[in-house]
Order: sequence, then structure tokens, then C-alpha cells
Amino acid sequence: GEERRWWKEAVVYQIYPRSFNDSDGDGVGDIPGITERVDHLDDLGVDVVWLNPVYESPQADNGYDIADYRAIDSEYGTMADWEDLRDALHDRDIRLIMDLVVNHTSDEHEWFRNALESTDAEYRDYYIWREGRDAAEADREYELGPADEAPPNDWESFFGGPAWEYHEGTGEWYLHLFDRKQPDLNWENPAVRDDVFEMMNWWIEKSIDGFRMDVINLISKPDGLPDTDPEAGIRTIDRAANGPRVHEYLDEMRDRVLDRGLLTVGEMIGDPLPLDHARRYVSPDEDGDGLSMLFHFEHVLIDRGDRIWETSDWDLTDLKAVFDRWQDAFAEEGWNSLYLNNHDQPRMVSRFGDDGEYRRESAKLLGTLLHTLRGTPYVYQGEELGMTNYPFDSLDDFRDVETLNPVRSALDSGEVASFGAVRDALRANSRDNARTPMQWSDDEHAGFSESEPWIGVNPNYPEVNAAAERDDEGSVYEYYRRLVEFRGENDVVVYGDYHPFVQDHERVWAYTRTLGEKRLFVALNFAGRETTVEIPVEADEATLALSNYDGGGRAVSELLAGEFRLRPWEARVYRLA
Ligand code: ISL
Repeated sequence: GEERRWWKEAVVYQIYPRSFNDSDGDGVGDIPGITERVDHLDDLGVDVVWLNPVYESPQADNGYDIADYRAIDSEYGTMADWEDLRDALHDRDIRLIMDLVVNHTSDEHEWFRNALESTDAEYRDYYIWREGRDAAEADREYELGPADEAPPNDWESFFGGPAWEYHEGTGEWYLHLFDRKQPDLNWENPAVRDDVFEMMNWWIEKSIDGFRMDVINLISKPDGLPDTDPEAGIRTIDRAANGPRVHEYLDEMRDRVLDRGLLTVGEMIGDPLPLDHARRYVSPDEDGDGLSMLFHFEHVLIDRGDRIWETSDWDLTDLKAVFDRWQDAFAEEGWNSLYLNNHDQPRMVSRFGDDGEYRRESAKLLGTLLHTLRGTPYVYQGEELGMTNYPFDSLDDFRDVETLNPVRSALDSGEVASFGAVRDALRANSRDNARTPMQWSDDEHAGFSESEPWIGVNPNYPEVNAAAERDDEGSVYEYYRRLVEFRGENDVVVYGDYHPFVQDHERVWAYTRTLGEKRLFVALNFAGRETTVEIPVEADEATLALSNYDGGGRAVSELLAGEFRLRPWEARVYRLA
């Protein structure tokens, strides 16, 4: 049977510390800045905070390049500041989960510095070193390393360019699936696993409530590190994800570190993520890895091309099909996490909603979806205000390596003619959309900082900000508060079965949630125009429980008649009897 767990009933709020709140006026968000704003979280009613990395780091990838797992980066504060934040959250019954980044470290971590000393250095085998290939054997030329050598295989870094870096001092190459400043750890080495598990236990002893596990399905690499096979459609990600020992490593982690009282969410990259692996990651059974839940990428890859400056068309039926499949996958066992944006994704209202005329309505509609599907909702900072994408106008506006590395090299090589040619796609796709400062007020720099922030503030902050939202009954923020409260008061939202209707409809998403006698019906109009739709849901009585339009009550009789009219971006949640 399906067990009840606190983390199934929770709403998680994600904080990107660099962009949340700056307490010391250096333009960069920090931990005391978060502590100053804890009442915002308490007022919203969230149960858990997921803190993006705050560990010591040279910040090549905003903290996903960790130099010391047990120290706080001085840019963000001290360990005492972190403890104050933890206590301020716990005092308000808000739990805290930390980001666990153990597929790779920074090249400035002491393990890697030691590894560079010689091929038989103590920590050499903490990383993945190989000899280069004969340049004549490779099917293309590389600008890296000695003239007669090519990298050990043809893998591409997820941030562009080869996934290998040559080290002159020792004459070998190391693997980095992300930036060259993020060397991959060698999990085959039991000493790596010992150190990682010990570090995790160290944090658990500091009373944290769980981990978000960065790209955790990359930790086991395939034997022999085989080349990609473009003709068979096998890319680096397909080679690198869900490797032969990944479940073994996670089972070891479960046995040596984790228990089901913690919230553990594994970030599982892949396109797509195979369901058999997915089930095993989150299965609570003996042969499962026992993670609470996972993040998959299927819905956020829906509009993507192969490169950051490419996009592809999608429609609502595609998006519904992805969610329906995952709702179904964990219907009996396992658990979904529900998100439409995070620090790696553009803002959901710009991407899946309408950030112009119907910004508020569509932000609320998307919130309704996230808070009424089966799974644990994740709110990314600013989502509760309906924050939007940023109008980037030149390459200088960007800070992110995932945008800058590939675009710069494509401009250099002439593959991309000019910034103008990729501007719209980068405006749609760049991770920096999510990383602009949190908009607290209409004060200078949106109340985020006393001085110029590290990345531009969205120019819409005079209208879109927390102070304005809090004073306004019709705001996205007030609606989010109601969503969180509604979930807390109705266990059918958490544990009810999901049943979709009109799956082929191109504008309407409709479903019921059922737990014994309790039934909810949700109808969402994903369009900026009125839509009339017939939905064969049966009920003797329907009462409107939530709506993103005032006084939506007129719809009750329409619902009972089976056909009803939804206004632009209208969202309704009914209680059925
Ligand atoms: O998939 C992405 C965006 O669509 C990638 O940007 C992202 O790198 C990938 O999702 C993995 O993300 C995680 O690991 C990265 C780090 O840069 C991301 O911020 C993190 O969430 C490397 O640690």
C-alpha cells in the first residue's frame, strides 16, 4: 500500500541564494539575506526550503563547482550564518534540504589539486583520467591538448566543447561532463564513496532534513567509456546517464546514510529518462533505491532544440501526455515532484503561460496545475509573484556558462553569424532568466540590494514585486497562499488518484482527483481566449473551491450539464459530490 509521508504532503520552496536577498550590499545575495526574509516563506505557508549550493566555491557554475563541502562560501556568509538560517526556519516549522553535488567537484577542491601532482598522487583516482587517443584515429580535429593527441573519447560537455581537458603536468586527460572547472568524480573508487557518505552524514548531524541530489544519475560511467553513436541516435547524455552501477551506488548510500524520514530528490537528467530506471530510483521496496522522488526533464525539453539557440514547437497535448505518463508511472508506487521552473529553466509564466496581458491569470493557472496534480510541488523563488523572463539585449547581459560557452564559440567559428541571430532563442531558453534578482519592492534594485546586483534586475520590478503583491487580493502571491493552504487542508490533493479527461483537446487540461468519497475536479484553459468544452465528468453536486477569476460560481450548473465555458487562462477547482 501507499504509505503516508510528510514529504508527500509538503510544498517545497527553492532558494537560489545568489539572487534572493543581499544583506551586505555587495550586489550578491547571501545567507543572512535569506534569514531576513524568512517571514515571507512563513507567510506563504511553505513546508520546506531547498537551498541551492552555498558551499565554498570559485563560482564557475554559481556554486555547482564545490571546493569544500563542509565550508560556506565567504560570499554567502559563515557556518554560523547558515546555522542561524536553519534555526530560523526550524522555529517556523520549515524544514531545510541542501543541494548535494557529488557527480563532480571544483578543480579547486583539495582532492583535485592533489590529483594534479602526479599520476600516482594519493587522490589521483578520485577523478577519471585517461590517456589521449592518437589524433589520426579521431574523426575530427581538436584544439585541445598536444597536436598528435585527441581526447580519450568523443563525449561533449553539457556546456559545449569536448568533455575532456588535457593536463600538461601529468600528460593525461580528465573527464568533465560540465565545465572544465567541474571534474567528474570517480565513483568506482570506494574511497570516493566513503568520503561522500561521511560528508552527507556530517550534514545530517547538523539537523538538515534532506538532500536535492544534483545530476545523481550520472555518477556511474559505462565500462570503457564508449564513443557516442550519432547514427544510432546515441549522444553523450545517453552514454553517461543511468550507468551500470548507479543503483548499486544509490543502494549503498541508502544503507549507509539515508532513511525514509528525509526528503531526498534526485535530479535525473536524460531525454527521455527510462521508466524502469525511474521506478527503481524511487521505489520504497527492498530492490528499490529508496529516494523520495526525482526530477525528470521531459516537460522542460519539450520546446528545446539540440543547441541553446534552437527551439522546437510544442502544443498542449504534448505537455499533457508527458504529465499523464508520469502521473501514471507512480500511481501505485513511487512519487512525483512537480515543477515548471527552477534555477536552470526560464520562467514558467513566460514559457507555458502568457507574460503579457494574462500574466496574473496564467501564473495562477500554472500554479493551480502544480498544486493539484499528484506529487510534491516545488515553488521557485519569484514564481509566487509571477516573475517573468528577462529582455536580454546583448551577450554582456548574460552570466551563465551554459549560455556563454557555446554561444561564444559558435560566434568565433562563424556557426552563428551575430548575437541578433540568436537573441530571441536565448531570451526564451537561457538559465539566466531564472537568476535575475528576486523582486521585493519598487525600491532601487527591486529592494534586492543596496548596490548594483551581479546580474540585471528585470525592468518590470515596479509592477511585479512582493510588496505590491502582498497588498493586493487579486495577486498571484495571495492566490499561491490559498493554493498552499488548500493542499494542507485536503488530503485528496496529496493522495488522490489522478484521472485525465479530453486528452486530445488542444487548449483544455481537465482531470479529477479521487480519494475514497472525496473528489476534486480541475479544469484549466491554456489559451488567451474563451473556450467551450464538453467534459464527461459525473457529479450530483459541484462547488467551486478555487478559481483564478473572482466569482466564478456561475460555472457550477454548466459543469453539471457536462459542457462549460472557460474564460481566457481560467482555472477552476471543484469539490464534487
Ligand atoms: O538541463 C539543463 C538546462 O535545461 C542544464 O542546464 C543543467 O545543467 C542540467 O539540468 C543539470 O543541472 C544541474 O547540474 C549542473 C548545474 O549547472 C545546474 O545548475 C544543476 O541544477 C552541474 O552541476
